[in-house]
Amino acid sequence: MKVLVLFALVAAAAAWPSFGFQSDAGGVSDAQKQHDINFLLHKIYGDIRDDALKAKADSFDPEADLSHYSDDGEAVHTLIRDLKDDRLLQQKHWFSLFNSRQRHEALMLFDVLIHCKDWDTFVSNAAYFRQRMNEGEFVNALYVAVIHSSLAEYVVLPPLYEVTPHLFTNSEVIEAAYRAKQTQKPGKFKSSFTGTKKNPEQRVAYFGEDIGMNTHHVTWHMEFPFWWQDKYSHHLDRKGENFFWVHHQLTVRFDAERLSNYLDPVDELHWEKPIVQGFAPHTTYKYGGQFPSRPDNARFEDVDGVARIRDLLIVESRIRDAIAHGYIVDREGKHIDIMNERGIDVLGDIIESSLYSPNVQYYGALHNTAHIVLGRQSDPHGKYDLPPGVLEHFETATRDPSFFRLHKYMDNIFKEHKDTLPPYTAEELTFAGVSVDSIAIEGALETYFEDFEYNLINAVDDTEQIPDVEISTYVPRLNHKDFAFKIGVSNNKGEETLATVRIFAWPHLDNNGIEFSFDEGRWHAIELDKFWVKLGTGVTEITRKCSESAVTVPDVPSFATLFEKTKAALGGADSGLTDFESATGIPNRFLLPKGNEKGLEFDLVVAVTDGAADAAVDGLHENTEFNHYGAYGKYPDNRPHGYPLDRSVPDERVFEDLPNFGHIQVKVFNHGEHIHHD
Ligand SMILES: [Cu+2]
Repeated sequence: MKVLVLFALVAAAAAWPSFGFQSDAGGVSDAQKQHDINFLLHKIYGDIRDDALKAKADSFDPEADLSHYSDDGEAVHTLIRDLKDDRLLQQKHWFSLFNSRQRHEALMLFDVLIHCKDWDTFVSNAAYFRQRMNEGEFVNALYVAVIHSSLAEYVVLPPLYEVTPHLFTNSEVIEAAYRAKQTQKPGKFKSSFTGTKKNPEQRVAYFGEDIGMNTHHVTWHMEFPFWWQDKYSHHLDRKGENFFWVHHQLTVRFDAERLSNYLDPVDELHWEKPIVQGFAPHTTYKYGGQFPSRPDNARFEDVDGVARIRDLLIVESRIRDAIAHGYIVDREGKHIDIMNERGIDVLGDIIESSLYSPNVQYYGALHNTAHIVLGRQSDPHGKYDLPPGVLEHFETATRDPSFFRLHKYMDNIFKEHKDTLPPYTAEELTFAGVSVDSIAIEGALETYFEDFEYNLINAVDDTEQIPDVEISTYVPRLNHKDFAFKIGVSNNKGEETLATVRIFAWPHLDNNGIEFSFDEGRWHAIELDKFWVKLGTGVTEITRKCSESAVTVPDVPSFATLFEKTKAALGGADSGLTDFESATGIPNRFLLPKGNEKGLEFDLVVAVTDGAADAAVDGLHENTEFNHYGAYGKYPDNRPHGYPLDRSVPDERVFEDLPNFGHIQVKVFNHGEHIHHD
């Protein structure tokens, strides 16, 4: 779901907008917009390959008519001033969002784009600045603008791994791609995960190095940017809580993958202890050399110009103090109560730290600073002039196992807060008259590996004089077989009722083979799905397909598909791209953890709760595209993320006795199957 779909839902569940036939107030069709974005993001290190866009880039004057901007041209004046003063980062240089000057420049362009009143102004500015600004800054600004601007509501963004392949592919493959281009010989190269089997962490590299996972992570951070300010256009509902939840889910999912591969769960990072796992990224910047490596068991050093380790410890203890007190102290010294279901949102803003944080001065920027400090441990004092580490890009961060240590550390701080809240009572959790009678799985819970191929043409240098040759890479990736949840529900209310169905699973045993208690298990619960249904009176058999999961998204269509479908749509056909308007979600392939040969046991739980009380907007039961991460307007679910498992459960009988709660055990298999395409 693209962010604006929720608005459509609020307005009316009437006709779904259809791509290809719509035009905005300025008369520009969605197909034309898609065409423009395709070409703006294709071959970003060279000239624009579309004549109309190229002409705009050459002749457009951003300051000529300020009536096209909703801020009277304020943002465009600021950016043009820096451009004319030659203050902007050069082209063909690395870009990192964690570099404050570079981020400032990217945001200046975003500020221009988000204030354009019509598509022509939007696209003309994009074309103009693409030719004059650093490519990384441009790509970042354009992606975030397309995600958040109502002008680009139905535009599908191309997969970042085809726009900037260097951030997703190994150096070895990139070198092979350059050779193929040079010798004009088509090539299809195998990508392998970094390292060897001597490194146990390599067993789970398929998770952290998966290009779909990397895309998920960077897209999430574009949908909910830490630097967001509501003055741009709108408020991002529950952004801090979303930050907690998306990373909590990555943390518990990674631990389930580790169990599948006979590895212990991730230990949390400790500022005063060795980092334990090293990492050799085998990844190169397009411009700027190799990503730095880090040996095993490195000890943290202060990073010049960024932070001292003791400052991080101080910030952490202030946050833990706030949790113990049950309140945050804001800039003015006023107390913000966090002993309620919205406390996690404030805490998320503080820990991230987002510009929504009520007191950055006091609580610092733990997450962002930690990313930079970890990323720089290879050259903490800048002696060797190394470029930023993988932790300093959302595209590459999950590749490094220390990413998960860092997030386990923050996850435990969030847990400390959640555990201070009173447990839910049986009365609060009951949905009178409704019971879960049966849960079953149709099909098998079985995963396998397959090869996935994607295009590398944008990795190599090119000019219009030298023709392109087919250059691609293929990489193993996790997928699962088709299955569906079958849930039998009785409604004895005597009338139709709206219900929320929430499905979670946690590993039955820990790494030592000891059964998780309900309270331990619920904190390790993987969210599999959440949806609303209308229950008629009597028994309803709900069938929910795995492909429908609200927490996942399908594969992002390739550049080739986008070009082809856009061409068809310009000719009047339906583009068939509506399912891909948002890439904000876990890749559906990763819905299930890998499991193993014996079958990894999971506790699968289904909670059916009062849909009318839970729903923050109308018509959710008719929505087939509801996405867990919807950002625009109001978040659709009134309940906290993870509800009803988000609070401690000192007495598991509360759940066991609830008629509207069901619990079965399942096994997830992986038989070593690997599907090679052609
Ligand atoms: Cu993140």
